[in-house]
Amino acid sequence: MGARVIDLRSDTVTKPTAEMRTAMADAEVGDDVIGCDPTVARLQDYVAELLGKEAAVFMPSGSMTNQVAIRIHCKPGDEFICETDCHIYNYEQGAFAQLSGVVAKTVCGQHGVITVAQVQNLIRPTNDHLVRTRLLCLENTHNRGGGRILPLDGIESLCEWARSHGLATHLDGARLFNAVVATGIDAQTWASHFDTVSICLSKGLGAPVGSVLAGSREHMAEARRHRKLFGGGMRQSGIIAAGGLYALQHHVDRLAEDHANAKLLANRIKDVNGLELISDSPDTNILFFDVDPSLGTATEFQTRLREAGVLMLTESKVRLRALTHLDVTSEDVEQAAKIIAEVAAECRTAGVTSSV
Ligand code: TLP
Repeated sequence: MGARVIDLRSDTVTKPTAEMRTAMADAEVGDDVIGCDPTVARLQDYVAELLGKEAAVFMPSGSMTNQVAIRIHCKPGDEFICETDCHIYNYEQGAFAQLSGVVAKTVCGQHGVITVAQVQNLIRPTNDHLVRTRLLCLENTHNRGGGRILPLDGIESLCEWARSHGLATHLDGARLFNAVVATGIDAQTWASHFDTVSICLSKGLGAPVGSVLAGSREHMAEARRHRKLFGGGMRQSGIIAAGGLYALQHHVDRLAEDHANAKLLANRIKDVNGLELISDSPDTNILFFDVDPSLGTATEFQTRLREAGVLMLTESKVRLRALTHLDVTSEDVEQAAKIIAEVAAECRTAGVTSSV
């Protein structure tokens, strides 16, 4: 048997555990498009309660929950404010424009964190030439911010500012439970500032599929309509909802292990010549590091890592991303760190040889 591949590309790569598969196999199901899948209903009620909202709707992906939220809050010709590096703006094909005729106003944050001072002059005046500012979207934890936890008081002031100017607020909480576990601040407190909140079940929580959007009963009735419009109505989806429920009931507290593993990996990478961490101590389970050009490009480094059994994603010509998750142990992290150091040494030698 070959050496085990350590997959740090994303926390989306986690596979359902045996217990989760049993829960899925045993799930009672119905037709959720008709509104009668009892397991989906249980998951939706569970999430609504966890987040302190009136209702919730289960969807296939976090991209869909985000886009449905934008569709709820905005009409064609409206604008929303978001941070430049957020997922909604960068990794959803500009779906807000393609699907909803909405434009984005981006604000450059510090590791994903923005302030009221940066947004306060961004609301468009009423004028026939201009789009209408309708919505503020935040992301917590912030993926491209290196898993950064947005400070709660910052969220409070931004959402308070938004509300006082008539804007709706949406939270992309794909990894909200990482923030919950890392801070000890419960999900309801984080969610209380937003009109709608999206959470993902298939990231660190380890379920195979699915995201949930939560908000008021009225907004969620709209969300069901838009989910159908976007092709996300699912029939016996209790099978996958059961995996999500299991994840929420059993895999939240263990996210702390992923955070400890990310810190461990960061500590090891810190000592490798030619690699530079974007943040020395990751808040949660995501870390980014830059590869010095003398070691080659990020893609070359990634290829060598892959050949040695460690998978990561490139973020740019110089930057790589690694995530810790349910299927990665601290031993795996030590092993990955050893391989990273060896590959860096190899690249240095290759660089020196090629420049002789
Ligand atoms: N993130 C994925 C990729 O799309 C980049 C990953 O590997 O990190 N919000 C945030 C903050 C996300 O990180 C993601 C997925 C989504 C939304 C979208 O979720 P899905 O993949 O379910 O559409």
